[in-house]
Amino acid sequence: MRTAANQLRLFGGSPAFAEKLHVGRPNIGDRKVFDRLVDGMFERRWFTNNGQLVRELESRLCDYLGVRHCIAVCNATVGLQIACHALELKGEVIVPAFTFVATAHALQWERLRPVFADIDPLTHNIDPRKIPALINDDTSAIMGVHLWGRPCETEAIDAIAEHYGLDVLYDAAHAFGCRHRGRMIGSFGRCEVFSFHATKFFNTFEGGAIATNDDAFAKKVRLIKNFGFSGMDEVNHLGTNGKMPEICAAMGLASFETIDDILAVNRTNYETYRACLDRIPGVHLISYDQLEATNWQYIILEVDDGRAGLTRDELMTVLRAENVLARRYFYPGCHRMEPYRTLFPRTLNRLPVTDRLCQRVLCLPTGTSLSPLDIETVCEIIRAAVDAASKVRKELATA
Ligand code: T4K
Repeated sequence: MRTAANQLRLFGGSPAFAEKLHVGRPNIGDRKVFDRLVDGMFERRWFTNNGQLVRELESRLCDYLGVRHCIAVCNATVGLQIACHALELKGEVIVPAFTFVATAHALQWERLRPVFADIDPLTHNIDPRKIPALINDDTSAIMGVHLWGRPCETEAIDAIAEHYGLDVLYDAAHAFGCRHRGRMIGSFGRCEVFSFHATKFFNTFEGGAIATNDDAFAKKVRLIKNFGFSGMDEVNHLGTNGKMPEICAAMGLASFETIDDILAVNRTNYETYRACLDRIPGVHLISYDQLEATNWQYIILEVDDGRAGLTRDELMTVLRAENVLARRYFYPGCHRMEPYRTLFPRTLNRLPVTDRLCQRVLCLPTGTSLSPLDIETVCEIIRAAVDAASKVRKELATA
């Protein structure tokens, strides 16, 4: 069958794009600062276990986020597990399914049941109106995800949690450097967990942090992330190895030096996409609240196949043929992945908004490795694909 996807070959899969136009190309930070910090690390021969660089990074993070405690960890997945463990959550936790699978896995790993709530079609975040119906005697917490760095409706979530006596925590993997109502993400709920994975706005190669204003909780997190050690030969709690190594902290400190530059590039990239995608029927770039600070790290397109004339998957195929590695984040949704689809089959048909967005959302490349010209070319490909789809449709209609 003729479709726009199998007909188009626009730029011949330009080799100039190879690897450059992938979603997730890392930002590099200040290499000179990184090299200097790594030299010091080798001189001290201190590579991990709460070293000088980790402590310095934690202190910078607290200042930047305006929180009392920010505990560096090896990645956000383990960070979420440690947070759930330290909060002593039991039974069920209400969480969106439209998120990276690590959100659900962290709960399941802690033997908590993720109860998937549907999302708001505009914000893509957990829809507070869908939460109360999912609460029962086994529910212990609500875990929101600030998807694409757009903050959850924290006030509504807090009100529900207070009414039912639940804990609240946030997966803030996407939201480092973002604000909600003037307040930095990091101090909402009992705690918030950031990811500093290589693909994130702020990266430490692998890494993350648990931010909180709760002193007792922070103390417990520190115990758990270091095998439960409270002193030499003294273990006072069940623990794991959630430590961030010094080399990752060096990358974090080097990344701090370039935050403003990266923000500026991300914002320019977003504005360039927005201008170039304007008036292409059926493709719509998600927007960020101009009154709130955001990190502009995710360029998220919604494809309405009825208007665009081609599906999100067809558009992705066209882009990939041109070496533009767009991603279908977070297809097909956690509820349709294992073990959840087998464990909770009744959830499969209960998340209509999640299912619809899983078919429509496409994540486009951004970051410091792209030039405005690259972005214009990506948008030209999208425009040409939509034009070609409309032509094919017209031809088929008159055939
Ligand atoms: N919660 C949420 C909402 C999350 O999005 C994530 C992670 C987590 C929790 C857990 O955080 P961590 O435990 O990871 O700290 C990637 C990342 O691995 C993952 O961290 C991230 N979310 C997710 C959104 O994206 P994949 O499966 O897409 O990875 P992969 O290997 O396909 O790489 C993504 C793209 O980045 C590719 O186009 C290649 C490019 N890339 C990647 C790396 C690592 C590079 O160009 N250079 C690189 O060094 O998950």
